Amino acid sequence: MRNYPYLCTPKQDAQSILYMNKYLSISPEVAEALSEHRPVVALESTIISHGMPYPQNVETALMVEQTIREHGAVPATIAIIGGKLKAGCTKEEIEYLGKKGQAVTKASRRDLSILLARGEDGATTVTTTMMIAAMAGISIFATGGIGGVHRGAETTMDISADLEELARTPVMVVCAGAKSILDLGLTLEYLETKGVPVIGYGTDELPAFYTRHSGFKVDYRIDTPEALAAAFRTHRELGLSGGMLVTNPIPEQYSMPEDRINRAINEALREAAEKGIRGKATTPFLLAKVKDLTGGDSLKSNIQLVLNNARLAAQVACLIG
Ligand code: PSU
Ligand code: MN
Repeated sequence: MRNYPYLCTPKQDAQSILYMNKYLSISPEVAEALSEHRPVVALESTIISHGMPYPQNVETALMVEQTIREHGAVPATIAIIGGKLKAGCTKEEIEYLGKKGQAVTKASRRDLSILLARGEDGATTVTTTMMIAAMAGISIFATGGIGGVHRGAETTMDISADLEELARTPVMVVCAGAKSILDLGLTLEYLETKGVPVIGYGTDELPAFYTRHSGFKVDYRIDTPEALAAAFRTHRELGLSGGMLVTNPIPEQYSMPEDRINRAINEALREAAEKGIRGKATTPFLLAKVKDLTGGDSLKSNIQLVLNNARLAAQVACLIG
């Protein structure tokens, strides 16, 4: 069992490993790959339960796993099931989370202890997927979009815990940028303050999930999986805390017209405000509304960008060593 050194002092190590055994359950396939130092890519489960409707959510999750295998790595879908932190879900577990949908607790850092103590289930966000990946010894994670600073955060203070986790936990996160349901400029400012490198893969601009452009510059442009792997290896060798954010633009042929998606986002934001949606419900509400308002076209784009990120993450995982 690997330990989780940056969460504990040396004295706590032995005890932490014990707790890890008690709460962390690594699937046999993932455990074997890790012990043989073969590449593993983590995947989140909130995208399954809260990010897409059934059955496309389950179909996508399985396709993403398949894509990672085809590119030479082992997928580890992460979730909380029956009070266990799972690194590597079975097909049945993915089906279970997908069918239960929004009835599964969306689990961020603050939810972990209580869900585990109660023996409950949870769908892991970017935050908790990073945490559990790090506990298991997995250093790269592919997803769709990350949480960030919401529009109007200067009064609501709605800032995703994902940004804090990126500042804390040394995992490379490959995403397609962030949706403009968020304030992308403030999200970048926050990441800069927290010392999180934001990399554009083949681009100087932060991609905005459904579209390749946002008008905001990223810190660095990197054009090859080899150079991404080299950057992350150095990050780890320096022992820096915190992750690295790779933003990979959606392939051109699947991107959406900017005005269409922005109209849907504005309408979704207006409805959320009118209905008084707050806290952890905000992001799932906005995601579902945008999907409804774009008649399912956005779902198609969403699926393709996740597959695109899974491919890149697997390529990098094979090179990290
Ligand atoms: N953005 C997306 N799709 C998603 C999410 C965000 O485009 O599925 C999910 C991720 O799991 C992310 C979480 O970590 O929402 C962020 O939620 P919040 O904004 O409540 O922190
Ligand atoms: Mn929030």
